[in-house]
Amino acid sequence: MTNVVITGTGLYTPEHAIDNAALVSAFNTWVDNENARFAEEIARGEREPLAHSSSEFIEKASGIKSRYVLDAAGILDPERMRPQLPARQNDEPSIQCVMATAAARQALENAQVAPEDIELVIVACSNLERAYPAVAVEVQQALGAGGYGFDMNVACSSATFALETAANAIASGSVKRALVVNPEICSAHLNFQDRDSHFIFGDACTAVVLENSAVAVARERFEILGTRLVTQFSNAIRNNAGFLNRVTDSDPLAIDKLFVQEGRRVFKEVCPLVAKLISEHLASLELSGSDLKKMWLHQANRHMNDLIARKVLGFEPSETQAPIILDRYANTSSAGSIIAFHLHHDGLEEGDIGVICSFGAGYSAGSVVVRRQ
Ligand code: CO8
Repeated sequence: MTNVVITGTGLYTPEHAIDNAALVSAFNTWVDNENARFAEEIARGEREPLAHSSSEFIEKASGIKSRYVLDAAGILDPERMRPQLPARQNDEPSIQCVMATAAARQALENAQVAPEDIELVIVACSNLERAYPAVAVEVQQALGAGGYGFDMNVACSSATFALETAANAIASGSVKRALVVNPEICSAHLNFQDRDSHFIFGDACTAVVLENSAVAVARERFEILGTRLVTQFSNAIRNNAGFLNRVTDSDPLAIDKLFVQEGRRVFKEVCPLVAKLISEHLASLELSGSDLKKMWLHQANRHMNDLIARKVLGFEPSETQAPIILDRYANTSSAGSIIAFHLHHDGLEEGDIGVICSFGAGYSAGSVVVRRQ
């Protein structure tokens, strides 16, 4: 029987941070400018004035205090309200490749694995910079990895779905070592003019090295006891950007070509789905919530995580049991649960069990149960 182990993780954090106060100030200036521009229509009752955002609301509703982004200046410019990133020529590394290689090198170093010993590279994230060639193949070349690579997208659950895919490739004997990277540039598909969602996302990239335990040398390793995935179609989180926009003559800059959600509905529908997934997954492994030392959950909303952890554990989780990183990073889509794992896996003893769990658009949710070796 092939045991699959996680032997290294890595994290790339962009240099720019925007706290709630700065984000709200730029948003409110934009609102004031828009309301002044349409003052006559508003006075005639033909148009509703836009409302201000507030830092207090953001922190109370979500737990988010700040976020990292690739470009703060463009987002904070009330005349622009979106990041400004340099266009890359075909002979330059793509932006996601740069993020991915930074996180991957750290993960490889932690795993004590040489890049050329990687036989599978999966780039898994919510949005890909281009249609083809696959970013994963570019990352494979940039690192000097062997084997093959491919991209996959399951929105927020991209990382856990990729961990299962990589673990299966190792368990079946196709490869001995795999690298999963999650370069999330959420700021590029967030509508910074939408009061309901302008605060939700941040940018980051995570990387995970998985190995057949027979070839692993890292002292600290986490055996994958099992993975379980679930999807259930929903339009409550949607983004209509796609390659058909050009030929269906729809406006490529329309707001439905960005992230749109019904936040309250998502909250209500996703929490029970995730708690059930984790509980049933644990039961299938003859485990229960009381066996879990850690829950590294998707990082979208603090209250969602508290609720899910409470349902699975049967009691209020402590900060160490269900670590929160969304206060600093906001929602980094698929990278979130892996950032939580990367920053908060120290202190576990041999035999301790934890779960990495993602959830989001699709709906999709993934559970990866691991044991410290
Ligand atoms: N400032 C002040 N007031 C506000 C603001 C604001 N910024 N925004 C809304 N309000 C007001 C509303 O207008 C409303 O007022 P009223 O009661 O008068 O109508 C009131 O505040 C309450 O609004 P909500 O009901 O919307 O507030 P909630 O308590 O539901 O909180 C949240 C909103 C925080 C969005 C919450 O619903 C939530 O977090 N839901 C779950 C979200 C979630 O998990 N989504 C999954 C995200 S998908 C994903 O993670 C990956 C997708 C793919 C990546 C995409 C990358 C871009």
